[in-house]
Amino acid sequence: MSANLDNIRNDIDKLAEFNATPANGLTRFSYTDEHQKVKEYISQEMKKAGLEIYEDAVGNLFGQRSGLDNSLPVVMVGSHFDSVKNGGIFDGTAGVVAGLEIARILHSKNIKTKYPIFIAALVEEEGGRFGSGLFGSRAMIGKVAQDDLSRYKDENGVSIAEAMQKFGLKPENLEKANNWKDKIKSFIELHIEQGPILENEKKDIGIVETIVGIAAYEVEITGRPDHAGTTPIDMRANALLLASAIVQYVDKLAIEAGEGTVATVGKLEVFPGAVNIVPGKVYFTFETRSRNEHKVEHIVNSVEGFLKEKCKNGLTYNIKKILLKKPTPLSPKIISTMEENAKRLNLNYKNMISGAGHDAMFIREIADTGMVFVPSKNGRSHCPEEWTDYEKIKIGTDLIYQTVLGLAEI
Ligand code: HGY
Ligand code: MN
Ligand code: MN
Repeated sequence: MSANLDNIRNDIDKLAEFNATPANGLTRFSYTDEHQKVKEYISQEMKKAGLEIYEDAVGNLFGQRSGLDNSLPVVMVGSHFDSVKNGGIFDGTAGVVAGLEIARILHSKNIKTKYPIFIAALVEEEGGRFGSGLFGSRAMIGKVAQDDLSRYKDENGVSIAEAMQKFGLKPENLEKANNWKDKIKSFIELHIEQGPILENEKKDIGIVETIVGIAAYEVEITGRPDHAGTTPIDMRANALLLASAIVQYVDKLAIEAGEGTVATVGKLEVFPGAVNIVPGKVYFTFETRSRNEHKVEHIVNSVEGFLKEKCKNGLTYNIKKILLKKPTPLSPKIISTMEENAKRLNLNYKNMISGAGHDAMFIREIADTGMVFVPSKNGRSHCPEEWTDYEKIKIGTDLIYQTVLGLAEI
């Protein structure tokens, strides 16, 4: 029995409707109307697939298929349902849909497994709304601080806590989400590759060995707002001048680091932000990623050293960590099981590294974890052009289905 292509297409196309920016890619942020519609659709499909549903304290949605012994740790399949701003319809969604389809197959064949099987649809992986990514999976393992819920705000100044409350969740219950230690036997995530390797090498499947290390920081440089006409050019404390030097500097550091290291200033806001005012303050984020944790460390230290050295004559800075995660090797046992199943299914696969972060990197801290990639057209993602053939998602789902049967012990 294999995944049903029409089901996969219908799920993805239906979920794509829950979108705040239909004229420009997909924007589906957490604790919004779009989130509510996703929750209703996924709950409906989980129920039809015979799953018992529950939402945890931060809005992660789980569907449980009982095993012969429900006291055993679970085999979990899932990914995130939120998106970046103006992103694509497959990032995260493909992994949730793969889980839904696996639940449907198990239900239709009334398959009994020894271990319970959970399907997971996780919240706020992208950090698109609040800037604090991998939130749902970090909450599951107790790696979200209570004051993060008031620290991180959206572009309208609404904090995570206020948005959760409005959505019907109790921020004070955050800690209740952290209840998965020793309760997950295996976690499997299907995800689009978001890069060009599988397509270029004409492979259908990527079996992920390691997820790169990631460091992300937010920085505020404070100078002095002044009249752009009357303030002599050598008497300014221009915050944007230093910030723009850092935009160039991180790029140079990543090129020098090699080994596929990347660094990005993705968000930059200038205050007061007027034609005729010298920028008095700049807020920006930078992140760097590498398979080699020392490269990440070096780039973070170099940026901090640069800020220290250049912040004088009225310029000061403040830097705050958003995320710091060493490279995450995934589970060798699951990798070899996936390789055996891929061979048995005659799939042309490639072992690879993930340059993107995923919920799997935090669940890995408490459970054996594996990831399957499916090809991205032209390697594009986090943009409206993001595309993966439904057929490829079906192939990836079939591989995960076989892997889950083994892990849950049919
Ligand atoms: O940023 C990432 O790597 C992921 O898409 N959240
Ligand atoms: Mn993403
Ligand atoms: Mn993703």
